[in-house]
Amino acid sequence: DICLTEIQMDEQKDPTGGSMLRTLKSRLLLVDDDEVLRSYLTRRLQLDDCVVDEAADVESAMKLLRTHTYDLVTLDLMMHPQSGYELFEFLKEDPTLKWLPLIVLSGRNDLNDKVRCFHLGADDYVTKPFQYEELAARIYGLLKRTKNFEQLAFRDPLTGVFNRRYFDLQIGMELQRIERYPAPISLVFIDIDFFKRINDTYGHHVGDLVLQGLAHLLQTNLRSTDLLARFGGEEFVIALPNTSLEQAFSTIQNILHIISSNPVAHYEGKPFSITFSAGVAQWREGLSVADWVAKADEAMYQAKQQGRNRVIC
Ligand code: GH3
Ligand code: MG
Ligand code: MG
Ligand code: MG
Repeated sequence: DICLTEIQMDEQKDPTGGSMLRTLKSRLLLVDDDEVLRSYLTRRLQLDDCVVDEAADVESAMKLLRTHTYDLVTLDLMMHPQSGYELFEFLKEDPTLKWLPLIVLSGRNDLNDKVRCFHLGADDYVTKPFQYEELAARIYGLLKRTKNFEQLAFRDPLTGVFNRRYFDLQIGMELQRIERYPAPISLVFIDIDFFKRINDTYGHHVGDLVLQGLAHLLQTNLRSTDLLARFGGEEFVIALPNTSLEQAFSTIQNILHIISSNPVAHYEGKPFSITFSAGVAQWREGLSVADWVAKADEAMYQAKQQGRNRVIC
């Protein structure tokens, strides 16, 4: 009862912009030529659990945007040698940056500037001087909407992992990055063995639980930089950046060992486990995403042919 009272009292505390922002753990890029403002904002945002990068001009902002992923950008207008307006053009031309949430943070309190910025794609416009808590609340509001939208568009509702649409989008970006900064990257194609039999024997609902269990196991045994997606019914794909064919092979081999030796779900109180077949393919220059996926899929098919419950390169 004491606990309950404390929780209720906690909830009655007035929320601040910063405390709301803290729940999102966002990555932000601040573009502003005012060093004092940048370091003040960075310090406040970091206290609210944000990861913050700073750019003092448009060119360094472009460099960071090409190589890093951000949840939101704040943009100053009056900067040298290029004004903030020049960054809008850059963002608009890149399909992966086109929809990046952007808040203009400007000393110009001018109607024309405000309207022009929204026209060019800004999501919000805050004039200097501003209060940190208000900016934090605005960032929170914008990110919350974006995240909800992404959740609906890019997640598989059954398992919670990314869907194929997101995978296609993200893998294209990843390969663009690798063309600039070469590194190995491998792809795994996973298909559950005899999944139809699981549905037929235990029912579709248990089949769903198996899919959720496998997705969870995969997610918890992968690195945060690995990209896991549900590709189709009982098929998953994983892109492993900075990972050679051999490393990817042993990672998936290890996961197969875990899934096959632990219960994934229960039927009438009795636990059971599953196996999968997997194919691995490393990307090489000139290989399209479709051909790369096909290569991993073919290796997976070999694994089925050779008796299932195995990983093939
Ligand atoms: P193999 O070892 O050759 O892969 O055999 P399989 O039975 O796994 O392959 P098959 O492609 O014949 O069967 C896939 C099954 O997956 C058929 C389909 O009903 C089932 N399935 C696809 N999506 C879902 C889902 O969302 N939930 C459930 N429960 N079953 C699904
Ligand atoms: Mg300025
Ligand atoms: Mg299949
Ligand atoms: Mg199957």
